[in-house]
Amino acid sequence: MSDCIFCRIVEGSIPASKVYEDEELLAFRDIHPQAPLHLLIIPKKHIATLFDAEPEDAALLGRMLALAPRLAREHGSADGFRSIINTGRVGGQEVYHLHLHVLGGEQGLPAML
Ligand code: IU
Repeated sequence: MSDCIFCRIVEGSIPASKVYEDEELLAFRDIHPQAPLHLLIIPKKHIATLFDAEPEDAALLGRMLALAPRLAREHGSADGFRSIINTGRVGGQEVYHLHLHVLGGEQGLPAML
């Protein structure tokens, strides 16, 4: 059994509130939502951080990004959303399995940058 928590969610040994799944990707609700809509899109393949993505992962990364607007629309954030990938210590990454945060909701988000 993997000691990566997101790999365990992929395996099904830890439950998650899944909103999308295909052969390569999984998306589920963040357990500590920072916005009315807060989803995580992950590759099923274990890639620890964006630093660890290889050139051959480019299509997979593209699929993660392309899924974000679709899920935002489907989950009540058709007017926009924010997507974030935290990378490594400086980026504040807590879970070392690559994930794309999708944050949104009807009310809008506070400005960030
Ligand atoms: P970060 O980008 O690594 O900092 O974010 C990790 C996110 O994973 C964070 O928002 C957590 O609330 C979320 N999360 C989760 O949804 N389910 C879990 O079992 C664990 C963390 I551990």
